[in-house]
Amino acid sequence: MDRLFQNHRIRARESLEGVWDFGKLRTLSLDGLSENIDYSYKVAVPGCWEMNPQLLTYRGQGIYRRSIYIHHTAHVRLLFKGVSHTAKVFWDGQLVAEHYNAYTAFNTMITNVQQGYHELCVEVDNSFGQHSALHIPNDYYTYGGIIRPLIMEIIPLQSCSIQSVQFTPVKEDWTKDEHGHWQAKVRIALQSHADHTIKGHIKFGLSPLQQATIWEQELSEITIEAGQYFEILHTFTFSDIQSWCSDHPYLYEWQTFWYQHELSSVRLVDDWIERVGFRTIQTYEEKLLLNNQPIVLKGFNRHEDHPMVGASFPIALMVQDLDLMIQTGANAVRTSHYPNDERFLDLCDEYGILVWEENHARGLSIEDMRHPQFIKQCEQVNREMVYQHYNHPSIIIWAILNECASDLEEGRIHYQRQLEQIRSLDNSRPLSFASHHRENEICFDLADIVSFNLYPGWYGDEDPAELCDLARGWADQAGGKGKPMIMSEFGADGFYGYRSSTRVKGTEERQADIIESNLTAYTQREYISGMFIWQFCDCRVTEEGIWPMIRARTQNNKGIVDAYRRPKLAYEVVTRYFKVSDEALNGE
Ligand code: ADA
Repeated sequence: MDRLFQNHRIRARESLEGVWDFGKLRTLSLDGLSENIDYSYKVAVPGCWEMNPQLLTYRGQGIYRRSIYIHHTAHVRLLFKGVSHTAKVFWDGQLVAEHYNAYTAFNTMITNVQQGYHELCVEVDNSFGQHSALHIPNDYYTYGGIIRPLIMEIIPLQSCSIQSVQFTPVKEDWTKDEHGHWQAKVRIALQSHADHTIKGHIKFGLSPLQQATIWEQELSEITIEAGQYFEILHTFTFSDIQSWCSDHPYLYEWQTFWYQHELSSVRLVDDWIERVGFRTIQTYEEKLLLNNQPIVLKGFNRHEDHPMVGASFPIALMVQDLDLMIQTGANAVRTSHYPNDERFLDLCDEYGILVWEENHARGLSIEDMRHPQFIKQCEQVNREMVYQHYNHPSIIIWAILNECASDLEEGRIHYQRQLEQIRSLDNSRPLSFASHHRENEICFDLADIVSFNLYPGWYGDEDPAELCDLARGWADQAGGKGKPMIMSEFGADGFYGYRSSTRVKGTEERQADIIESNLTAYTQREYISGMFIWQFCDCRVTEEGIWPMIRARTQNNKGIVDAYRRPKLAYEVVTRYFKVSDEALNGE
């Protein structure tokens, strides 16, 4: 399934996972579904087609096909959690949805589907070119396929369904934390699928996980016109709430039920369950405050990539990654450089791992940012990321445009526009972006947190402590004064198994030395609110572009574990720093 808990108990849902027919497409279809496709492959859904031995490096278009039986006439909603990178969805040969970007979800509703067999085809494209501003040849791999779960929901005819639930925990005054007093602002969206007016009411419930409901409330009757989209905004107050934090990631279920009023009865028609946490996240005088207490983020940049599964992670491998990270003493992860699979975020909520989630963009030059699709595709991924992942308490920072042209006035326009867009969608979290422009950076005034990607010891010979102090100065000069500072990337290549007492660049020893000198500097600096090692695991890079020439084995080799998660020497060093600084803090 698509989540790690039952986020619907009433709504009928089914996973469409399995083995589907697949055919390569030689020419792209324009409007309709291409004909005469040779479905000569079988591939897994969810999955990357690169996992098929005949498609290991296939870049292009392909069509997935399967048939689906619908038991009774109903509306059918298809929820795709991620198709890499462009999808066209055909139901019985008719185009019903199109979507760009591998890393955000989309859905489509097919109305009045009759009982019987139906054909679902998904045309998928992972090619680079004029249609794609964000998926380009890069220092990570753009896989092909239906890479994240695909869910089918059956929506009854003449009903109304819950479209979204947005839950914002609010604590007005931390000095008066009596009796676990909290508020929440809740926004609910309803959509009518009926051809006549519907009456009904909403009921909310709050319960600690796997426990009885501790609070519930019913709203008065509402009337929704045929086909109408309807939003409700409410603020609720609770007492005896346990707050969510890293050491104590206390989660609640926030339940929303839709009851429809019929002639002589009231019928429970739809539900939406979210897992929520009560916490606040703010910046104050160079500090990042979680529940009003300063925190220091210690963690990793992580690509969703594994040689066995590409970008299509089963839960077991997500858990393994998190266990390996937690074992070092890490408390944070940066989803470099795109929104992650929601099940990974569910795990972070559960484990108390703090998440910097960022939109999809890496290393775009100003020429790349002039791509005709850039503005539109960025706005879309920002909107979908915030809208879809809004309720995760683990997400404490939204970020944009890693290492793009934030040193130029023309680039600044994009940073400003995108940060404003995200603020308008969510003003409860601080915003940042990772910059490598050093003293030439000109956008720090626009963000809440200043973040640097610097590689002392690897790309240059600078001393990490001196460079870090210089960076604080650059930030202060460039509009970042008084803002928390994060070292969002630092690290070095280390080829797994390459050990040598020469400690030359590329050895595991040298990687460990470089990471150690960086961590010594950052853990000693009061003004540092976070450090993210580049990177958690080695990852595949594209064969297109410059990457194979500058990345041995067509991999970014800076992981502290290799692609198969085997720890390198650096793993122990990191553990010493992350665990020790934790123990020192806790007075152990
Ligand atoms: C950059 C970039 C990463 C990666 C890294 C490296 O800082 O943000 O995606 O490419 O450099 O390995 O050089």
